Amino acid sequence: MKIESAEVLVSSPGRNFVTLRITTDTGVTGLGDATVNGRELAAASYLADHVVPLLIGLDAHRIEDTWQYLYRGAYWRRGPITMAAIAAVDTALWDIKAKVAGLPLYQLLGGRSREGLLCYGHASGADLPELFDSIRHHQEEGYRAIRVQTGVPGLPSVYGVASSANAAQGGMGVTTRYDHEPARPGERPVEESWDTRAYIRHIPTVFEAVRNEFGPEMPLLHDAHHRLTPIEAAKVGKLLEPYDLFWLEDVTPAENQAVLRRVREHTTTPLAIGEVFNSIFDYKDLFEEQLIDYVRSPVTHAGGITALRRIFDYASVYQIKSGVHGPTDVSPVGLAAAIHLGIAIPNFGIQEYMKHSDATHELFRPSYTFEDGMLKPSEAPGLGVDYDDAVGAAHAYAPAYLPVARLLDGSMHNW
Ligand code: GCO
Ligand code: MG
Repeated sequence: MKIESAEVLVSSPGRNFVTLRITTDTGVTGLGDATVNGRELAAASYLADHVVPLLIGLDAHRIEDTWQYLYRGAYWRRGPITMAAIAAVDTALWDIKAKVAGLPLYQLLGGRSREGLLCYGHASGADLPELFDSIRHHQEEGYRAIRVQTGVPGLPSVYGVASSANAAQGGMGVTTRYDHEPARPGERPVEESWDTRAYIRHIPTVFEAVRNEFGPEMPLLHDAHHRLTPIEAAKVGKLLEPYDLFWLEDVTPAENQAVLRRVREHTTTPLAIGEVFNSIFDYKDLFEEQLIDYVRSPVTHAGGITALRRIFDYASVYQIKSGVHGPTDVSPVGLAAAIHLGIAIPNFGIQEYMKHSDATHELFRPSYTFEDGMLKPSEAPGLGVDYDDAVGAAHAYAPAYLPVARLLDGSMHNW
């Protein structure tokens, strides 16, 4: 079974997605996601100009060999664009293999290890009443675990708050109070402001209020979105200990993995990291020194099912679990791949889930389900996602960027 053709499909049903479709000479098709939020066309070009020509004629069954061919063969290793492109090929080939076998993909990964994937949803509010309302809404939708993000007094707009000034501008027309989408349409990113001291004063009061209102049971998560220094991160972890977080995410950037040692020395709040990592090597010190508790990489940005499975196996040696990135900028193809992997691996932790818009569902027609706070794969052969070309063609690419953040004195900061 040879690869006969491969197409790079860029479509924007409210937000941009890059999808690879591989077709074999036996007429079987497979899908992969290569969406890199705000840099979509770079991934599309990498695939169309440098990967698709190499795929034609390869044996579609040779998934590992194709992965190595694209990774080693590029000479230039790693990086978000390369690894998203490799991920798309890898995922599409797994989709094809499972369709040929007539089995849902998870069966080829060892079969079911659990009934469903516990998910967390995104509650947020500019203030406490709005946050409580959002938490209740998520509970009504069935979520059993909830991420909590709020506004910070004195800052007009911060990451993760659906009703904040920038999010309300549109998220390409699909933002709602409960589904913030950070890529904003336009030729340049919008600018937000940040003040770490104000945040550190505020965030413990938010979690105290949430625990007082909703009790001790519900798993709560929080994302610091790379904005703290290691010692500030250590302080936040310590201040939040009384509120028993499921995890504290991306407390500090970790290009230098050793910085997490400082955080770990000071707090028992569990740490999650990795949504911007793209290779197993980004985790090496974090795993071997047990500096984190959850791995955030999605299939889409870390080289596909083959590569993420290896990362999870490596993590399992250190009792570290999965916590896969699942915002709406990972397409339903990337999410379906995460669900098949998550149902099969022994060290599943939790899955992020932010429901895609109806327009996105019309394009991808995913068959996974969300019920009682759990995501479940369908029993359809392969990934269980069908790309609708007519819908895809109706939504042209539109430039959109993630915001940038500056400190109050105008210095660039991490968004
Ligand atoms: C998360 C993430 C996202 C990212 C987004 C960038 O935890 O879900 O931090 O909200 O900001 O995926 O494209
Ligand atoms: Mg995050």
